[in-house]
Amino acid sequence: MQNELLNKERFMQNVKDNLKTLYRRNMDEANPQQIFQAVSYTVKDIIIDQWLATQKAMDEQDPKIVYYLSMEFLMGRALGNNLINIQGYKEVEEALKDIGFDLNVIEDEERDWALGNGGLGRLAACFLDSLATLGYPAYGCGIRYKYGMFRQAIINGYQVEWPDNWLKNGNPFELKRAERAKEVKFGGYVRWENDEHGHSKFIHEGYQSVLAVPYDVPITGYGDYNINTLRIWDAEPMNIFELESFDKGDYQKAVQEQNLAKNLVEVLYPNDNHYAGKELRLKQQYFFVSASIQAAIEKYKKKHDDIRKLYEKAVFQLNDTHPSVTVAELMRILIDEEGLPWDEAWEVTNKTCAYTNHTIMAEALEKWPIELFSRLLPRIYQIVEEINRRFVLEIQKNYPGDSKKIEKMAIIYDGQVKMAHLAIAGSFSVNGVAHLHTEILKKKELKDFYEMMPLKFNNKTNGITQRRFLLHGNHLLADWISDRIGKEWITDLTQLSKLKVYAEDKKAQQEFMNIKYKNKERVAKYILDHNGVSVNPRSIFDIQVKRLHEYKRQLLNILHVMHLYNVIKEHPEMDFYPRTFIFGAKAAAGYRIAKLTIKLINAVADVINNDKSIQNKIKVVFIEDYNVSNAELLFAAADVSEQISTASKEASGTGNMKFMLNGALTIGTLDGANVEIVEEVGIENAFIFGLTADEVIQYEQNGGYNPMDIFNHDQDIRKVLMQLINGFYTPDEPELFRDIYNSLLNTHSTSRADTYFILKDFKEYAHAQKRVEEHYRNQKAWAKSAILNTACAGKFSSDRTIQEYVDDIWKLKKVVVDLDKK
Ligand code: B1H
Repeated sequence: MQNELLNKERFMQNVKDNLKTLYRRNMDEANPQQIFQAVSYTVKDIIIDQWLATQKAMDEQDPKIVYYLSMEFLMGRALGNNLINIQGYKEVEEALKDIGFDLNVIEDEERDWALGNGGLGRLAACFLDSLATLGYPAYGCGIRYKYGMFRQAIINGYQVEWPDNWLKNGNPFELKRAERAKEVKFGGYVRWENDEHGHSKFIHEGYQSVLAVPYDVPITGYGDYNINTLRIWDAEPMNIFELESFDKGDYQKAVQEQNLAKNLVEVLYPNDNHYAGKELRLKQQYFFVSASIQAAIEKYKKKHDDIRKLYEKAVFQLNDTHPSVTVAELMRILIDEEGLPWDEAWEVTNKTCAYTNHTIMAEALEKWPIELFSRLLPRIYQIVEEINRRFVLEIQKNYPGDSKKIEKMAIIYDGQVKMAHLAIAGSFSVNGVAHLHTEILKKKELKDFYEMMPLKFNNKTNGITQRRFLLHGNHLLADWISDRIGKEWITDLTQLSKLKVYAEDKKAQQEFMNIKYKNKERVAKYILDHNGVSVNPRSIFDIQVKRLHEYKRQLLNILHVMHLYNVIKEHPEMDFYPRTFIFGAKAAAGYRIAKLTIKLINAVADVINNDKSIQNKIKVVFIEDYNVSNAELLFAAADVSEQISTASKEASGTGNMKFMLNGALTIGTLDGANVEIVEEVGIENAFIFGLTADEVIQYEQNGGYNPMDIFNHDQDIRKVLMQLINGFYTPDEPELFRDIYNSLLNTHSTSRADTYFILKDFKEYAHAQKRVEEHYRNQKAWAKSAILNTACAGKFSSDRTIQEYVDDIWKLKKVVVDLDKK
């Protein structure tokens, strides 16, 4: 490590000093949490100088900055990651070991920063890591939720949600920036007034205010000295002690504002790929967008007079539609505060905003009732109306007389404000997150928009950071790789292709499989500690970890496990390679069928794990509270990566990439980024099955298919389905899984039977699983495929993704940081 502060003695002296100042304790009296805090403050001290130097360089070089606006940043833990990135992990590990502490244990003292639901939030976190590593100037802009993603407990097989009070012990890495606070206004009404030049002006009155207070978090890049900032906003009341409003007798308003501030950032909405339409959610969106845009413009104006050139120094990337009110807020500031005429303001907005679409699931599309939107954001609503009026004129110009186009494309239609349409109209770039997803956007979901403005559309296939998901999560494999091909892969993942020459090397194969075995032992211990279930690290570790959603088809997986169990019971003599099926998933708190699926998995696990007659051939494990930290362990230990969504539904997936990087073989559909994974590694090193996206879309357009045909003709499937309603797994409650059974077989009021083609794909899935087993029996063949999966993962670094965003959309230049200037 280059940094002299990472000198062992000096580092430990700082830890000791911090322990004293923070807790009045000596080293031998401190508990692990206190050590964690003291070590973190020491690391922060090291980072601070680099952070200052980066800020200084940014001030001098005045580069264009990307503002990545996201409701979610699923950061995971900071300490280990920061140590990795400043290249001090091993030194600190040793220094702590010298005094009898295990860095792993200290790391476990940190609560995950769970400010996100799943892939979308984790992608934002990976992007920040890559931006800093590549040296591009960036701010992450988000919300400092007091409670992040809930913690999941499994009680009696059911999911129970606990609040995630992640800030309870304080957050050593954040910095409150009270001096940068911004006012955000809600409600009230708008009226016109003529100014001294006779121009009409909008006056917003009768509103409630909250104070947005930023907390800055350093985002360390790997290696060199570039530290970016994640800025998350807290809400405080504007006028706690301001007596004026009490004097005026406006006690009511003061209390309302205090409540608004208290509720606003209280909790992250725990929905993945689902829009709940809650008023507070729109408030959260406008809150962090308004504060972030105000701050960006303030920064711009410090150095520049001409607001019409904002786009030369700033670009706002909208992470899905959640921050798309940015388009209108920027218009408001440009017109009402900066005095630009509409057309000029629109040009600036259109050159500054860019939008990423992350899903085509209909239930995820954000639409706000006009009544709610205009009541909460009256001035913003006026602006959206005007944007819409002009946009509709443009549609009419392109498609004279075609009222269907207006119906399909207008921003305001049928009493609703459609946020995706606002984002598309107001942005210069619209991108999907995997090749297939972007094609579906262009040909289907956003076809009309694509036809009218084809040049806006582009693809940016997602990626992941190898620093967290290999270098930190899998030390053994990381070292093994570095020994063979050097360390360049850490910042250039395409280097991994150099490993291809080892794919058929016997010794390399053994070493690779041995590392996998050790990582499986680590997870086996975790499972024993957490689930009390003993699993065999020699069995195939087959893992599906991701949010629970019907389209991701955890149900397909567990129905197949039930089928295997039936087969083994019927043919006890059968040669069956032992398999451990591992699940981890949180269900949105109100998602009934998803929660029932968790109960089913646990009920099946209970029966199978306790059936001695099957001689441990199958184990089923549900990992409680799946999160970024235990994910790192699981990816490292996987033999098989389950990526089995209904084709066309998973926009990209990023877990699939993390598994691949760690040498797991994918069993999956041709969906999202799986398509590109298979392109890279070769179809012979994966297990692909099921309907294609085109086929699914075909069926959907023809009203689906009839699952009863399958039920009637396939004995195996029928047997499994009957076990859902005959109490086989829950004798005390035979009807417990009736709703799952119905979802597969009966048309219900809201959707077709088997909406996600589970029964349709079942046979092929079972067959693909047989191929998995056969392949695994040939250890050499498997090792070869596993090495090739790692070797071919180069494309899936978020460094590559970010470079593409920079080249095609953001047009940023790197900042050169000189550590001596701070
Ligand atoms: C993804 C979401 C999402 N797509 C709404 N959409 C949410 C939508 O709180 N909400 O309202 C929260 C999340 N999340 C995921 O994005 C996709 O499903 C993945 O396929 C993709 O890999 C990931 C990152 O692009």
